[in-house]
Amino acid sequence: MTHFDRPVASPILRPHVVFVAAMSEKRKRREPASGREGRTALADGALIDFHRRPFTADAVGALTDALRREVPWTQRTVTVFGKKHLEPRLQCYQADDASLVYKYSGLTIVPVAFSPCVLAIRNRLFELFPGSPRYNTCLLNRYRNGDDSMGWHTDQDVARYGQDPHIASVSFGAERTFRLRRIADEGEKVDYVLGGGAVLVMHGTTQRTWQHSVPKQKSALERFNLTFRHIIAKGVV
Ligand SMILES: O=C(O)CCC(=O)C(=O)O
Ligand SMILES: [Mn+2]
Repeated sequence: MTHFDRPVASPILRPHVVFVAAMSEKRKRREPASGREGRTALADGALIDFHRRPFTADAVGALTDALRREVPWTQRTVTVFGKKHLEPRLQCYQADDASLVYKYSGLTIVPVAFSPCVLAIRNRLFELFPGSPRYNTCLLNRYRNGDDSMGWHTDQDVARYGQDPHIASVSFGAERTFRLRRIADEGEKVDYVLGGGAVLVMHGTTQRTWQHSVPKQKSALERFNLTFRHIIAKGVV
């Protein structure tokens, strides 16, 4: 038998094909790593700074109550693939001035003024991390229970935030899993547990090389998340 007339094995039986398929299944099913306190350098140049308890317990209690009372929360309707639906969480967008609009799922969102409690949280971030950018906007999310969630996305928006922005995420109320996954290998995941005043800063290439999400979580209680961002170009629509 020459090498021309050797019978060709069916692709599903070829050992190397089976091996590669099994490997990619395994890659998808890998357990997420647990995020650690302090700085973690992730693959592809992403950087995460995590501080689990930077606020005092009294401050956490007072700020959580104030977020519930002071912020004008709304539930938005978004259109996905031509179908309108309510987002699975409440939101509010606040900024230093009304020209700092935000574009999102085809909507242009005009900010409202900062609530006093949001300004207090921003001031505390500037005290704790004096090298932070001068965050001029904040996107707030209120997860009413474990059915509220946020899907996989990045916050990459070069025109607004520049290349490789710092985004500071502060979470109050109940803890929820905040999951990161590497774009070049979606099986590589890292979980942080965020609530009770935890601060997580995404920087380096994070918005280009990793996505993040807040999955639904059975029996979870109310949680508030604030992401502070620095818009470099005013009036970009
Ligand atoms: O709730 C969170 O921890 C994440 C929020 C988020 O990713 C966003 O507002 O873009
Ligand atoms: Mn985000």
